[in-house]
Amino acid sequence: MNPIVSVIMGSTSDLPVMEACLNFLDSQEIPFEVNALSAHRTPNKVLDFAANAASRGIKVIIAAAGGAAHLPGVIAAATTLPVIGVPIKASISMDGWDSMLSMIQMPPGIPVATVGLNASQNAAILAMEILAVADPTVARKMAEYKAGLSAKIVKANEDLAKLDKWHFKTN
Ligand code: RP5
Repeated sequence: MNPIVSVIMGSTSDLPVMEACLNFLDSQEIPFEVNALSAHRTPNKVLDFAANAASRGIKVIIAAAGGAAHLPGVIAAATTLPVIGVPIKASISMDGWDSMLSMIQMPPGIPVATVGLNASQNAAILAMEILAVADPTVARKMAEYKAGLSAKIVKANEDLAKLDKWHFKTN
């Protein structure tokens, strides 16, 4: 099985946050690889990875990092593949803003599609939506997933309708 999504994290200390991403890809049967690479600890390996990812069949890269989170930006600089950044609220973090702004505020020309702080499942969903453009099977899976989300709100409204402790509630 060849991976089509590559998940990179700056350190295994990011893994607890990234589990939601990996679990989602797994549940949706998307072949992925997961590795640790660091833009400051292994800069040459990061550039090698980014330069070769497309020729290995990778379609989307998800890169997570905390602190001064330059990893996704460096990867994006060396590939034409879409790079999704997951800002991590690391132990060294300034409330997460350091990693958030490092990804969102990439200079013009090198975008990193940044999801919310620690929002690694959203990174997996966005990766699938990118894949879905050219892959009808993935598109069907995404449609089913989103139909499941609306079912949750249908149930929420059924539960709310049963609440009768207020005198002026009309529904
Ligand atoms: C970043 O520094 C990593 O992505 C991690 O979020 C943070 C801390 O790394 P460790 O010191 O825990 O390895 O590069």
